[in-house]
Amino acid sequence: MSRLVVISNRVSMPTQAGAATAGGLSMALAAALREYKGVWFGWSGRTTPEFTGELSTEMTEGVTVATVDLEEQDIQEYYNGFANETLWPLFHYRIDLSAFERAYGQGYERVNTRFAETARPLIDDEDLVWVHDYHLIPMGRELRRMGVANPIGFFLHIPWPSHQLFTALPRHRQLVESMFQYDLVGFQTEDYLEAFLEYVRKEADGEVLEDGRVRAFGRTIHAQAFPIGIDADAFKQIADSMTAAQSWDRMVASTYGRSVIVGVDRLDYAKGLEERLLAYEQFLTDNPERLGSVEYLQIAPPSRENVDAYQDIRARLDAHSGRINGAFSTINWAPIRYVIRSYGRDELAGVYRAARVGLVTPLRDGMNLVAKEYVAAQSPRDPGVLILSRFAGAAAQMTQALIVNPYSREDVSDAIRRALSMDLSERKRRWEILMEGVQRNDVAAWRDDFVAALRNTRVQTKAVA
Ligand code: GDG
Repeated sequence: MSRLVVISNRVSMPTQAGAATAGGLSMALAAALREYKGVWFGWSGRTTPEFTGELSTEMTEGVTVATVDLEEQDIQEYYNGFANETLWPLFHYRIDLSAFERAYGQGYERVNTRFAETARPLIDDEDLVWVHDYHLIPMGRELRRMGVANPIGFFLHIPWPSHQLFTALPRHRQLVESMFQYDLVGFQTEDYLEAFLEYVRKEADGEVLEDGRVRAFGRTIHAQAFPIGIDADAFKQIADSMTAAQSWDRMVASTYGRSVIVGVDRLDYAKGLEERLLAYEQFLTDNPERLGSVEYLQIAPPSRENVDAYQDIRARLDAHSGRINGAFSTINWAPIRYVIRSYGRDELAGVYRAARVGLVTPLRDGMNLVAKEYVAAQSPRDPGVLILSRFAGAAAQMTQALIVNPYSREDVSDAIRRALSMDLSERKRRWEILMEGVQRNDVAAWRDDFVAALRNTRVQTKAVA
């Protein structure tokens, strides 16, 4: 079996002890590497006065974790700049927040080159190379320039925007051209794949061949949807653990007699937190009989705090939550608990299980793993109800959730009322279907499908040649 070389912006091989705090993506990639062995390369999270390209390596569970330090300017231009102030907002339909700065684009190219140069010696002839996410779109082109002839795949964790929106990016064509240096390009959903193909047809004079491959810029590649999942069985086990049970106990004791609605999101404008608070306010206004018997817990670990838009959204959420609590609270009840910190995965699992409603209403999301974790953590005897935005990639699979338009306060408010009054048999029926999907389309399926398709690109290419 070929080794896997995974390249992503950040690297974090969760140890057993650290698994409690690791996010969904690092758990997924760690699981992929444990299975296939190999190397995980990325930024160390540290800065250095001058880039040296010096690798730090460490072996964990048969996986070589290799990291490199970057300069402060690299972080400003590549990470905070092009990745998080240009591509992230644009790909999440927030063109109003996208900064188009020449220096950001240059920093992005520079870091991709530096990453490729540093990673190059780690790649052996038989390896499969798997590049992740919007930070590293041109990585494949850089690796090819350095003579890497191996199969190289790319997976985009975030949405691919509509054709019109994407063309607002200066030098959009160059970015897409670089994607044609991969053998396989993967998206979260068929919709995002379709948006990419539309661009290729309209802007790059490309075509989709009968066998599904895509031809443009003088090259032919494979492009497919691979919806990411969670390690559902592991998450279910976490939800049954002692720590989760204690966290459940604390939740139940502190909310005794009330129905809990939970949201868990990085503090990010794309997650629709502001709209969600306003929708909840609408719910409180529309349903006065529920006052005192419902509580909305929002856990929102801070994220990308060096980017202005993230400071702005944080200030707005502080203001809304304070205002709503001020308007509706009584001496023994507050409608919102808003917690700006992160919790261990096992504590989160207990919180999910204690919540009658999981409120997942991003304005745009590649997939959204919280929706899947909420389902996996439920008790089969008394499962809660998932409310899910139609604009999360997960909505394409999780059709038994209450699907809402996150921009519509009325829609979300109505869904909350419906979820809170849903009887046990309907809750069970919906949950069983959701859970079956979460288990079937789990992270192992995602990983194996992608790796098999990447390996296959060469088999098929040989056959065609
Ligand atoms: C990107 C795409 C796509 C959150 N708070 C805590 C905590 N989390 C964990 C969740 C979940 C993960 O972080 C978040 O994953 P999401 O998928 O919801 O969102 P993004 O971070 O935006 O991820 C997204 C994903 O990549 C994978 O492809 O689904 O669309 O945007 O696992 O549980 N974890 C812990 N404490 C917290 O307080 N331990």
